[in-house]
Amino acid sequence: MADETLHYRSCPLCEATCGLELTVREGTVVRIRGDRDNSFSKGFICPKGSALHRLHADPDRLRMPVVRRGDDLATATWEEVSWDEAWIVVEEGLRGVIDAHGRDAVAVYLGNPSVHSLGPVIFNGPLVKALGTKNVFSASTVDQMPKHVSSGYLFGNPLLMPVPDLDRTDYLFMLGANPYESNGSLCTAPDFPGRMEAIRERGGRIVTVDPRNTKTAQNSDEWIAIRPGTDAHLLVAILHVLFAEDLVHTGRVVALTSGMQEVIEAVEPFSPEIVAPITGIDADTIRRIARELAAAPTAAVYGRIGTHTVAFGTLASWAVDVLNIVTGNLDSPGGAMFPLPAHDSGRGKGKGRGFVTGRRHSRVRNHPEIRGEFPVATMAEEILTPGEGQVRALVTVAGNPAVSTPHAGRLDAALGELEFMVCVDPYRNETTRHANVILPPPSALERSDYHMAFFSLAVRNFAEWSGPLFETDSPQEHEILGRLALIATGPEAGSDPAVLDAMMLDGALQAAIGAADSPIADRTVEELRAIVTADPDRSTVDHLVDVMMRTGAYGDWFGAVPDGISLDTLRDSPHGIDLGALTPRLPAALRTQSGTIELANPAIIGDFERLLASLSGPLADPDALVLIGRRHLRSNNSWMHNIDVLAKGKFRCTLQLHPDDAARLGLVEGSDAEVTSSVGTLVAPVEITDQITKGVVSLPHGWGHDRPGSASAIASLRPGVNSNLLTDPEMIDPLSGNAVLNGIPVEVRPVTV
Ligand SMILES: Nc1nc2c(c(=O)[nH]1)N[C@H]1C(S)=C(S)[C@@H](COP(=O)(O)OP(=O)(O)OC[C@H]3O[C@@H](n4cnc5c(=O)[nH]c(N)nc54)[C@H](O)[C@@H]3O)O[C@H]1N2
Ligand SMILES: Nc1nc2c(c(=O)[nH]1)N[C@H]1C(S)=C(S)[C@@H](COP(=O)(O)OP(=O)(O)OC[C@H]3O[C@@H](n4cnc5c(=O)[nH]c(N)nc54)[C@H](O)[C@@H]3O)O[C@H]1N2
Ligand code: SF4
Ligand SMILES: [Mo]
Repeated sequence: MADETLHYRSCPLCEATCGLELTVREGTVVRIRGDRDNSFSKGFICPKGSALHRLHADPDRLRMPVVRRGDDLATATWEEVSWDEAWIVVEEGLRGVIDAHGRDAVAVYLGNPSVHSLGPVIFNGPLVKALGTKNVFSASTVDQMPKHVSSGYLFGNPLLMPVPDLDRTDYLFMLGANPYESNGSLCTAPDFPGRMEAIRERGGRIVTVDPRNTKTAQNSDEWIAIRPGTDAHLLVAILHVLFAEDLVHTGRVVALTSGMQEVIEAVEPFSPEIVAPITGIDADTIRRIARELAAAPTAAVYGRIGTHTVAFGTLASWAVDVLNIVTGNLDSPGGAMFPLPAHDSGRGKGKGRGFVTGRRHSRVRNHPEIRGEFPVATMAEEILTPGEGQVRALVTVAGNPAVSTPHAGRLDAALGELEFMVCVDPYRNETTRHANVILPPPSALERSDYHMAFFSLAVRNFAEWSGPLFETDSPQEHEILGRLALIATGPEAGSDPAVLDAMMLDGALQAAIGAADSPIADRTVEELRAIVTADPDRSTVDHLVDVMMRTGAYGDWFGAVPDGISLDTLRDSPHGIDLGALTPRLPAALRTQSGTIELANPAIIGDFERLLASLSGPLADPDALVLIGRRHLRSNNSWMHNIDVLAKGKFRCTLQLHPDDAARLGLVEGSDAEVTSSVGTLVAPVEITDQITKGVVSLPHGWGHDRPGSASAIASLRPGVNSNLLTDPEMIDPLSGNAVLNGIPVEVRPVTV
C-alpha cells in the first residue's frame, strides 16, 4: 500500500536478536514480521517479537514519571508528574538518605532488560560508580554468574564465554537449556531450533540433559533425564571417564592449559558408578557419552539455566568448558568458540590481571563481592537487618526482584520498609509499586539499539544497529541514568548530563588514541569528537557505538583502515552485517596472569570437597520431591504477561508433576496443590504429565500479578503465583553467589476445602 512504510530493527526481547520488519501506517505499527533479508536471523521471529508494537501501545506502559501518594499500597494514589518535578523528588529522597546514612545505605538492583538496551548497557556502570555503594545487586546472581566466575578463573576474563558453534558442530551435548522456548541464552542464535534441525540433517547428533522431556529434548536424538542439581556430578564423571580411558585430546588448546594434573586428581573419585545414584543416570550411559564426545569429529558441550542456577553452578559451568578443552573442541570450529564482535578490538597480549573476588564483603552474611556485586539472595537481609550500613534506599533499573529473586515474599516485605525507592521502569508492577517515584524509559520503538552483550555471545560474528522508529519528548534511558548519576554524585557534579556524556565520549576516544599500536595515535580527541558528533540526530550512546565500531576489530579507524566499518556502515545496512563464522581467538584473548588457561584455580579445586560431601547429602535423597522452573515461548520472565495476544490461551502457571507422583499424593488434573518449601507456601493448579521425571515438579517463574498497587490490567486477570515464594535465599552456589532456583525440596499436598 502506498501509505505504508517499512522499518527494520532488531528485537530486544530475548538474546536471539532477530531482525524485524515493521510495517508502519499513519504513524502506527500495523504488523511485525521476521526480516527475511536479515543476514543472521533470515526471517525467523517468535510470537514475542511480533508483539513488540503491542508493548509500545500498552495503555499500562508508563509514559511520564509517576509519584506515589500514600504509604498503604492498596489505597495509595499515583500522580503523573513532569520530569522536572520527578527529579526534585529523586534528589530529595536519594540525597536525604545519602547525607543522613552514607552511600552504602543506598542499594542498586539492575535487572535483565538492562542488558537488552543500549542506554543501561553503557550508563549503568557510571550510575553504579556515582552511587558509590558497595550494595550492588543484579539479576546476574539469579542467572549466569557461575559462567562469569568459571570464565574468570579459566580465561582471566569473566566476560569471555565460549559459545557452541552450532552451525558447524557434529555433536551438541546440551544441559539445562530449552532453546525451543527460550530461543537460546549465552548463545545468540536466531532460530536456534532451525540450527538444531540442521545439525541433525547433516548427520550430526544432539543429546539433551534435562529433568523434563522438553520440546528441545524431543527434538534431540537423545533425552537424558537427570535429577535436578546434579549436572556437575555428571560432567565430572564424564571427565573421569575421559582420563581413565585415555581419551584426552592433546592439541593446541590443551597445550595452553595449566593445572591438568590437579584436575585429573580432583575428578578421580567421581566414577560413573559413584554418580549414577545421585544423577539418576546409569553408569553405562555416562561412559557412552564420554566416548561419543571424544570420538565425534567436532563436539560442543553447552550448559545453561539448569546447570547454572543450582548449588554447584560454577563447578558445572567450569566442567562444561574443561570438557570442551580436553576433547579438543575449545576455540576450534564446530566446538565451543569465542565470538569477536564489532565493538571489540580483539587486541591483547594473551595475559592480564586475572580474576579476583572478595574485594569487599556483604555486611550481614559476609559474602564476598563477585564482579562488584553481592548475591541478590542477600538483598532483603541488608534491608531488614538494623545497624550501621543498613540499606535504606533502593534504585532499580529494569528489574522486578520482588518476583524474580529468592524468598520473594520476604523481599517484598523488605521493600516496604525502605525510606526511599526510585525505579527506572516502564511498568508499575510487583516491585515498582513500592517506589516513591517511577521513571519510565522510552519504548523499544523510540530508541536506538546495538546489542553489545549478545553480539559478544553470537554463533556468528554479526553487527546490527537499529535507529528509533518514533520520536519522543521523554528523555532517553541513558539520559535518565546519567541524571540519576549526577544526583547521586552530589551538588558538586552540577545538573547538566551533557557533562557526563562528554566525559564518556572523550574517555573512549582517548583510550582508542592511546591504545598500543593505535592506527590513530596522531589524531586528537577534539578532531575525532567533531567527526563522531557531526550528525545532530544521534545521541550519546550512538556516538559511543560509533567509536566502538570504528576502533573495533572491523573498524575504519577514522579512515586509517579503508574498508573498515563505522556507525554509518551499520545505519546503511538495515539487515545487519555478517562478519563471518567464528575464528580461533586463543591465546590472544586470555587475560590470566600466567597467560595459560588456568584449569585448577584453588576455588574450583577446593569445591570438589563439597561435591564429594553432596553424594551423601540432601541432593542424594532419592525420595525427596524437588521443584524446578520452566519457560514458555510466549512469556518473558515477569513482564510480558500484560500483552493480550501473548497471555491468552491455555493457562501456563501450573504445577507440572508425573502421573505416579500425582497418584501417590492424591492430586488430580486441574485440582489445586499446596506446595511448601523451607521458606514459603503457595497454591497452584495441577498439570499431570509424563514428560517430567518422577520426583520432580515444575512451576514457571515470573508470575503472581495480584499485588495491590500494581497496574497491569491484562496480567492481573490471570495472575498466577510467584514460584520464588518457595526458593530459599540461604541456598546459593558459594563460588558465584548465584541463587539455587532449581532443585528446591518441597512438599506437595492437595488443597482441602
Ligand atoms: N520465551 C522466553 N524466552 C526467554 C526467557 C523467558 O522467560 N521466556 N527468559 C530469557 C532469560 S532471562 C534467560 S536467562 C534464558 C534462559 O534460557 P534457557 O537456559 O534455555 O532456559 P529454560 O527454558 O529455563 O531452560 C532451562 C532448562 O533446564 C532444565 N533444568 C532445571 N533444572 C535442571 C538441572 O538441574 N539440570 C539440568 N540439566 N536441567 C535442568 C529445565 O527443565 C529447563 O528445561 O531465556 C531467555 N529467553
Ligand atoms: N525461580 C526462578 N526465578 C528466576 C529464574 C528462573 O529460572 N527461576 N530466572 C532468573 C533469570 S534468568 C532472570 S534474567 C531474572 C530476571 O529478573 P529481573 O530482571 O528482576 O526481572 P524481569 O522479569 O526480567 O523484569 C524486568 C523489569 O524490567 C522492566 N523493563 C522492561 N523493559 C525495560 C527497559 O527497556 N528499560 C527499563 N528500565 N526497564 C524495562 C519491566 O517492566 C520489569 O519490571 O529472573 C530470575 N528468576
Ligand atoms: S526469538 Fe527473541 S529476539 Fe527473536 S523475535 Fe522472539 S523474542 Fe525477539
Ligand atoms: Mo536470565
